[in-house]
Amino acid sequence: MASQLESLNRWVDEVARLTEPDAIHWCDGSDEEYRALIEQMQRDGTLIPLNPKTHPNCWLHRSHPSDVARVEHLTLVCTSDPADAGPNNHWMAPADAHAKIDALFAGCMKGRTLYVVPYCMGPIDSPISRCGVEITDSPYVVANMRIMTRMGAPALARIEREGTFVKGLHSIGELDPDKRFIMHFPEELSIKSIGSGYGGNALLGKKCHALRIGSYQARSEGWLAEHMLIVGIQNPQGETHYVAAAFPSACGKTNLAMLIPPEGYREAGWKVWTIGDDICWMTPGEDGRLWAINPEAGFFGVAPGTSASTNPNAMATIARDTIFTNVALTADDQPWWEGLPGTPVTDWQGRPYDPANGPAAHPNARFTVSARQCPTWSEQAEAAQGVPISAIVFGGRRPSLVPLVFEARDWAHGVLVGAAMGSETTAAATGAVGVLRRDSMAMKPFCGYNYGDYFAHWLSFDQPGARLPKIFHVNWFRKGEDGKFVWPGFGDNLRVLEWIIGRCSGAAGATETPIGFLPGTDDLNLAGLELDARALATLFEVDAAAWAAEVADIGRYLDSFGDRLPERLRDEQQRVAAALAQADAPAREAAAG
Ligand code: TSX
Ligand code: MN
Repeated sequence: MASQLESLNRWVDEVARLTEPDAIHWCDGSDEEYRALIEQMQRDGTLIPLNPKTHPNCWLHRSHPSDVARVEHLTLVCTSDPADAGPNNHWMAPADAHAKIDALFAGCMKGRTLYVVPYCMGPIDSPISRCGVEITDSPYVVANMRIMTRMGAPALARIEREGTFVKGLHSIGELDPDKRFIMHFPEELSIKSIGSGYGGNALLGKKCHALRIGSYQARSEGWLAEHMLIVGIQNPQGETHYVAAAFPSACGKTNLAMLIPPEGYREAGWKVWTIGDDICWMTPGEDGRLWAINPEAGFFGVAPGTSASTNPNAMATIARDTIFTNVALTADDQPWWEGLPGTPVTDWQGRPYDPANGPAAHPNARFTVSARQCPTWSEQAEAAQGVPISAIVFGGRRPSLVPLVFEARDWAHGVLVGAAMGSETTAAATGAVGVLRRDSMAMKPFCGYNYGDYFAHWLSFDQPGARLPKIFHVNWFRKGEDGKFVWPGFGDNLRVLEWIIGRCSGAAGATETPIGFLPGTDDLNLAGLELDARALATLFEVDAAAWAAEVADIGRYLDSFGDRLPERLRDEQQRVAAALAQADAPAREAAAG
């Protein structure tokens, strides 16, 4: 049952000769195929059925305990010239990388089935979409790819028509961390991954294709492959503005993508629509605007912290037809994780729950679910032309210094704001707490080429005739002197989004500061919130002296990209530094008496 595309058949033959599977299965993406895969995995223990009354058609998968997350030190970008991978990537010469990983692939599928998984990233009829084929020996990966991408016959038909596709080869191998690699060959549009069954390492359409290979392709083809959610904000007049937003991990991207408006906003007729929660492909349209698609078809979300109070839409989405990975179980086989009511009896490794062993669910436990089940899923998420982006939002966890929201003065300033973004660390497990880690555009682990070249690519969109989105920075995590969060966050973030789209349409006012435009006291709707004067001062202050130190630190960060850093970005950093020095001068003169 091979394909009509010779180059695809040849590659599958080649891989089969190397990996020696017992059988080859070409996936058609049908419901019957999915059901058969699930049944087979239930029989062999890969999937455990969950309570069919509370969670119909839901399954638990327990990964190998040493295979629970992406592994950055084993994730390589293999370009001919190491400088093209850049200081933001681990590099290996392509020939060495192929030799090393092919030795691990030799005979690795003996006794197993090789699945050929054709998939399309994005709506099947969209010119912005791109296709790939993943070969894998993991039925768990096939089932997840069925949920996360447009997988099967329609994708194969498009691949046969276009003749080009990203080649992804995956095997769980021995699940040995010492024999684990995730290798990218952007010059060959190919990916090879072995030794892990975990999402980001094994579902090759997501981080490997849609971000690492995608960003490399996007640069040569003039578009952007970004680590961003896409959300539609519908106002009471019925107009919808689309916002793309990038945050480092643990900032609540999925929660923002599924936001529920505060009561007053709901009553007034505001609605929030979900287009995507993780990845955004943007391309300039004939009208000069950036048009975006979500290349994914599902959510691969972090379970812990997801609850009826933080994200009711996600809870509704995962009530049926969901694969849970590394969650805990209640006495009646419901999935459980930290943040939910109820009591865990079995932990993520299948042991009787004992707090001495750590959390019941793994902190990186996941749900895989079709996006169509989300109550706020937008029909525009299936639109071939994508949605026009009005605003790009960057953010991070910044307990001090950074105000609730500010607007970049122009595109180049916005690119600097994105390059400088980052979060202060929270989890003690990752080392020092309260250290600022910069993560430009939230792409540090996902940009498939040199960050210096990536900043230059971003800057290149500023051309005559372009009608680019305005760029903003938000911080939901500012703390007061008492150490408590000042901003209520969650649904109330819509107040900030209203100002943002008001700035885009010209309706909202602002005050200019050295770091950009901030809302004045009357520009943001804070009705119904109990924020005292101290809280407001904290949320909207711009401390010029402290910001001067921050911008100097941004300068040192930019230095780390050496001669690949575009001069325009350095100029922009110097411009902001000068504006801050000028703003701070009167203060210093006054202090000097
Ligand atoms: O997701 C979050 N968002 C975005 C929501 C649309 N979280 C959770 C982050 C962990 C993934 C937030 N946490 C947000 C937020 O806006 N803000 C905060 C900080 C915060 C936490 C708890 C409260 C308030 C702020 N609770 C009370 O005020 C009662
Ligand atoms: Mn992500």
